[in-house]
Amino acid sequence: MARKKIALIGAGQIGGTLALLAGQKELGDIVLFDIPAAEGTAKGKALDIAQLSPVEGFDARYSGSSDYKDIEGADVVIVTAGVPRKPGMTRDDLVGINAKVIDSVGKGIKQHAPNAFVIVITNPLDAMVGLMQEVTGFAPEKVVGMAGVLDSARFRLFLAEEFNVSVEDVTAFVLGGHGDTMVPLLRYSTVGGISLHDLVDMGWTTKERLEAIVQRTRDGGAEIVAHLKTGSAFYAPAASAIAMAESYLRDKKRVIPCAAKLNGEYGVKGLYIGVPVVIGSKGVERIVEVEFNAEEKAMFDKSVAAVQSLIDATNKIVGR
Ligand code: A3D
Repeated sequence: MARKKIALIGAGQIGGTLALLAGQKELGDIVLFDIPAAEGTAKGKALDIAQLSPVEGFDARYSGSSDYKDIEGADVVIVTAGVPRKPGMTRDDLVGINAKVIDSVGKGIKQHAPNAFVIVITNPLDAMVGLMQEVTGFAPEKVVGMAGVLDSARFRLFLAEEFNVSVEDVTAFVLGGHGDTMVPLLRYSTVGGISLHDLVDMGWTTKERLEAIVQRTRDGGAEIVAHLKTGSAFYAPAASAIAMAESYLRDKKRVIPCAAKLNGEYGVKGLYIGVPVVIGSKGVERIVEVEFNAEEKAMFDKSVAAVQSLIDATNKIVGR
């Protein structure tokens, strides 16, 4: 069986880490793509990681390019093209530049990788993945946004630290838009199968401490931007997108939170927003719809409204 092909559009901080992780997991051959001015970065990172492969013991071909022809026939395309946040900026501040970038990248993908499963990481995520699906015209199940895996990983880490248990035994359930309005569902988040509410009753933590952890999760990206000063998180975002790509390429059918296009689920139509989905060889194979209580519904509706206003801003920029 021929190796799969993975195209990474944007060879920056996340792009380089994606290339490394995809190789280490032997997901396929990898093309790092960037604009002509950054072609050297794409080629240099590709060569550097290729030279790491004998040491680490994996087989993958690496190349760098600024020519869309080189992504021809890609099975998976992961998009990080655009600019990241700097201290003091919100994700929404990026829309002016990144909407134009996604518009042009979408056209390139449509022409050269028409059968790809496309994972968008560029912020503001929910608006950019929606734009990508419109520009490519691909089926909604083949275009998905990475945010929930990262947000829930952050939540899982902070919970594991709070309880002094393994991160492996903490599951977390995060819905809604990527950003300040994200909706962590405590009822469905567990430690070793025990819900957080039960853990409060058992005296393992308090409601107040859980609320502080939820807030730290919401601000998880900004906390890292404040430390780095020159850009935003890249290791964990890359690992999160690789988990999605792996579930698609290996038909694992993992149940993970992603930005998916809703078609009436959760009372929303035609909008990308973070929900639990099953990812398998057909792409987004199922959207998992859970019942909300009144408080969760209010948080979700607020998140949907925030995403809608970003989409309106995006549409103005790209003239849709
Ligand atoms: P960075 O290291 O700046 O890399 C972005 C790359 O995109 C650069 O190499 C650019 O040259 C390249 N680029 C710009 N325009 C184009 C174009 N038209 N075609 C191809 N390449 C282009 O940023 P990064 O890797 O740190 O972050 C990339 C994006 O991911 C940013 O928008 C971040 O905000 C976003 N991000 C999202 C999350 C989520 O959880 C959704 C987390 C972290 C970062």
